[in-house]
Amino acid sequence: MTRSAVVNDYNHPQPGATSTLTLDEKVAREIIKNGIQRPKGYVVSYHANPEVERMHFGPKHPMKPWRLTLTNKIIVAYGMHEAMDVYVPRAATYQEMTEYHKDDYIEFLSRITPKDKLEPDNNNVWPYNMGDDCPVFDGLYDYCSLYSGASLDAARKLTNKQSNIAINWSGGLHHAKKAEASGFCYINDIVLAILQLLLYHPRVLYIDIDVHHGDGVEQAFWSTDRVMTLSLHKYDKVNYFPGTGGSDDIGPRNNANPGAHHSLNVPLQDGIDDDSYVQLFKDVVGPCCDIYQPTAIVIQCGADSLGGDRLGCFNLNIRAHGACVEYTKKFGCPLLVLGGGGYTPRNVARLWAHETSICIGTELHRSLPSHTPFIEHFAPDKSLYPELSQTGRYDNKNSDKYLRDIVASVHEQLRYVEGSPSVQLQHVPPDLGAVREEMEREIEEERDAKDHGRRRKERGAGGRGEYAH
Ligand code: V1D
Ligand code: CA
Repeated sequence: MTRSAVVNDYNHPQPGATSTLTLDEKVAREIIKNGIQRPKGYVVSYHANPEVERMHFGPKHPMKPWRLTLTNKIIVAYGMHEAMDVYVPRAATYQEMTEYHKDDYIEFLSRITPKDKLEPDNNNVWPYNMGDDCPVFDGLYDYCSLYSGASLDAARKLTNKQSNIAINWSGGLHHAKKAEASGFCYINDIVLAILQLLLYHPRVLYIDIDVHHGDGVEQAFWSTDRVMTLSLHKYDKVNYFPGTGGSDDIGPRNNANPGAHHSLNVPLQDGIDDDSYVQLFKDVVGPCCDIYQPTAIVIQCGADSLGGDRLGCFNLNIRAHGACVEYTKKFGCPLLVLGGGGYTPRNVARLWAHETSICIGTELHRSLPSHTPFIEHFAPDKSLYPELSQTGRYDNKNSDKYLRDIVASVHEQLRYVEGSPSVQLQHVPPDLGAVREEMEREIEEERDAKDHGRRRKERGAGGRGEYAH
């Protein structure tokens, strides 16, 4: 080997080479490259407790909380955490979960373990609908209280105006019922979060773009005009879960019930593509906002509406799904952004990272940072935006006429809403959760101050302060 070859071997890295940079330096480069900065004029908060990611539904179950690890890794690799207020929320308490759910159901969730022998009844039904879809796994109660705690924390940051857009990708479990688990969902964190928003907001619009019908949220707010629910989903009464959400599912039939016409559904067939979906979304969400005038919006961003999802049947790409979040953001309401379904983990992670970038108002470079942990999961392209509609095995069965008719039927419902007296901000019940948190904080501060004083005394007396030398 010649002398010059040796010198070349040990040369300084070429411009652009990153191998000798620390991880922090690589992330700092991405922040500059992607123009990531805190949004101007509004705050985005990010609520994630990493404990949720360790949970496991079982080897054959499609719900993989590990997809949240992948999501967070991409977000951090691009440096998007620097543009948001990041919180590690505490678990929801038993009492917070019974704000919606029945006591006996929460009590059951708090004590059941996989070692307990569950006995199906005569009709082969497990108590509280536990079973294949909703298994009892180790840490189930912790899982429920953690994802619910994150949604409550996010909602509280919106109601106390510390945040304008609050994100919890571990939430969005829209099928859970008052006293029953359903479709991989045990606690309905969305209902709990909306109840929190309703303490301060007269009208909340709930939008659900998971490929499944948002039946649990619809059911919870069926009889009120303070929440309008709108779900877009694949609909097949017999062959697709949960079989509800037809276009005639519009709320209570009795017009005297305030909830009449405040449940809206957009039932779809297989294979809907980007352009039709985004146009349809705008055609229904635009008039909902104009007529209902929500004061807060919650969007459930289930990633199973992407092409190539293990349980889904649509042909959407990541940018089209994100365009729905972008459009919703433009209304300028306090916005709660939640996860949901999504069963091809690499695409779930790509989608929610992309939607985080929309929330902070940044356009990301398409190639994933090379230092992204688990980058091999994103091979061969290692891109944030692979072509997913090509992986779709589904022909588009939604004709233009079919879609026009659905839009017309939603507009028809909104005509009733337009004619009904709008919900004024009447009596707002006290937010006991916030009052309690405030008191707990004060008690803690007092205790800290006392501890501090005691430690100073101890140091003076030659006690524990010896380590301070
Ligand atoms: F494929 C499976 C393997 C193991 C266990 C369950 C499933 C599975 C696939 N699809 N389960 C389903 C759906 N259940 C049924 C049941 C058959 N019945 C009698 C009902 O078809 C449930 C699909 C749940 C979708 C959940 C969701 O994506 O909407 C979601 N959103 O937020 C969290 C989850
Ligand atoms: Ca949906």
